[in-house]
Amino acid sequence: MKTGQWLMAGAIATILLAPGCKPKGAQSALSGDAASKVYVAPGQYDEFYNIVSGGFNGQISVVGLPSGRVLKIVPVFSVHPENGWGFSEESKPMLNTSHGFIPWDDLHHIAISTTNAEHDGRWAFANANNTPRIAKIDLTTFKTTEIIEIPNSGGNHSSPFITENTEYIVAGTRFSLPTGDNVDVPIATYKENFKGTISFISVDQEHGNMDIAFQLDAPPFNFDLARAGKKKSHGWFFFSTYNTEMAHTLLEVNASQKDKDFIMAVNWKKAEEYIKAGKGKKIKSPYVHNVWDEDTHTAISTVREDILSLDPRELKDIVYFIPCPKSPHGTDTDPTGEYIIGSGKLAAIIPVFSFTKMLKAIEDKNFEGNIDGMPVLNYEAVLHGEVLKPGLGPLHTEFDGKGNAYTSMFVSSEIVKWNIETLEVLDRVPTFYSVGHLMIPGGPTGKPHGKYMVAYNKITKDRYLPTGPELAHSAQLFDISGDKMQLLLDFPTIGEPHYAEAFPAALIKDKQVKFYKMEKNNHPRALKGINDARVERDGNKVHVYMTSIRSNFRPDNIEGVRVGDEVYFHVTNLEQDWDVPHGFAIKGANTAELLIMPGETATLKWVPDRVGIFPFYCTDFCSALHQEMQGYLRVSPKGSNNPITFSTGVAE
Ligand code: RUQ
Ligand code: CUA
Repeated sequence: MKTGQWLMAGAIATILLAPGCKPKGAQSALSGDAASKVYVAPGQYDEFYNIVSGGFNGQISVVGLPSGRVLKIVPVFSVHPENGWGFSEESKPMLNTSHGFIPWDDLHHIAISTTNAEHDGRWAFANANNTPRIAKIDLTTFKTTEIIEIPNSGGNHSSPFITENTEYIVAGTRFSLPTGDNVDVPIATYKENFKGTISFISVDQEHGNMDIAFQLDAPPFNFDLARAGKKKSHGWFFFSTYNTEMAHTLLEVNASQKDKDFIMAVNWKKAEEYIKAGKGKKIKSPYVHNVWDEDTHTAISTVREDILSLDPRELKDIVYFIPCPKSPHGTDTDPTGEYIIGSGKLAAIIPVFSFTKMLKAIEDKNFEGNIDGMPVLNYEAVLHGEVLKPGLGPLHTEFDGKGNAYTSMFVSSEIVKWNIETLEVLDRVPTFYSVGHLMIPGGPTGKPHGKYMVAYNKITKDRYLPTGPELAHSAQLFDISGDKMQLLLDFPTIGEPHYAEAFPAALIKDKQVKFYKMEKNNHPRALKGINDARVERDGNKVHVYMTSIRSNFRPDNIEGVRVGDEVYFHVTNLEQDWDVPHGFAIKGANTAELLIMPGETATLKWVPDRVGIFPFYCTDFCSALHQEMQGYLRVSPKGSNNPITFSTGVAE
């Protein structure tokens, strides 16, 4: 109780000290003041960048908080006709996988890079759930600059969670699978032939390049979510598991049999020791790694052949299991790194585990069993305590850095605030409806920024004007600066958000790239000025070297192209000014437009299917003479002898 009172006093002090906040007595008056708390006046900036997953749209959206305004959609795993992502020749390799080019994925979670357990604003990472991959987005350009495929995985859901200095991003497989040479097996041999895998992807601290450092074998459970330890628990990683029944049919029933599943604790520093000592074995597992080169404005895709596999059944002390009621979804570690929270979807309580107690139980060998020789720790020995009667269907927990935790309750559609030390429920608010993830700026880090919380709800029902059978997904913004959570704003979201992270705008606002420097443009087909504009034939390939600058394309009249030629428009945007992209589109192209940033070169491939005159034009209203930014391309029959000619508009 003492601690609780002390914390409450702390919260009041914060309110009194915060500029513009009214004292506690004015709480009810404040609740009528929600509009002014989210109002960002014209010309003013939002306080936080919120990087939000798009779920089944395979993109992320960048949202300002507290306004809820959408600032940008960044394509990651899905093609994006709006800017040519996945359609330009340069970006296509980013979507390469061992299955070939894949134009879509399901993106669930965001991880922002951290240093010393605090957001550093260098990169955002995101997972592809369906064809397992992890992407890295550069937060100075808001562009996806790297995608690495995860072999031996299916349903890459417990990903891309991150260690406190961005040493590793993890990827745990939701669906266990047979791996290696023996993959054509009856599904009924699940228990013998299937396994789970946990991949640790290392991040090069200078350039951020990702690499699969090692893959841990795991029992054929479903790995759902994860969190790294931090501060005192740095060096450990925690993964929630369900279907520890190891069922392979009708999981709805068969995977809900046991009262407890597990949080799998992984000592990755121990794994590193084994690797240093030469342990583990290379396993043939081809996967694809795609990197965007900012100087050539081109992605390069390479195939890698094997991964380093560690078997924790042989390599002792890497893996321990913490029993956790019941079918846990989220597992989260608090800002101090001491507490590990399991959110059992079917549990009536929220268990809070103590890292200190976990270490003690390991030391005392306080085990209640083992899985293939890997110890199962004694539940009571590791438990800090249980939050009683929290609500129904706990999914995810975030933290405010003031000793409080906030857990989303999917079934009872509410958020429950509780004290991590005392486990006392302090407040609850309804959400509309069926809340999934919560997001507090900095919430998963060692230093939450607090102030706001966003609930990403799974069901919208009657919150917005109806739009046919599918309704906009819904986020709700809460003020969490006081003792009571206060609903401030509803706003629709793009795609289906799962997780999101937010950080103060000041962290990256002034680091934004405004344009690409022409002198650094090393694209092999870049033009350095309008005089280089030309068209060249090479067999049945026609290369159009084109410039765009307000308000013309050079060349603008092109002849001598034949039906069935492969025409490549290499368009260099010569602008050296912020916010002046030019677009490029040509009639009949069955791809998309290009949206070329200032100083960038991008290529559109087009195979004309008929004889005629094809106009092309700039799609982005770039100047008063934007509508004049156009050209014609003449296509003659196959076999025609018309020579290549072009006009650059200079001589005439
Ligand atoms: S999930 S609603 Cu794909 Cu993170 Cu929990
Ligand atoms: Cu360039 Cu419109």
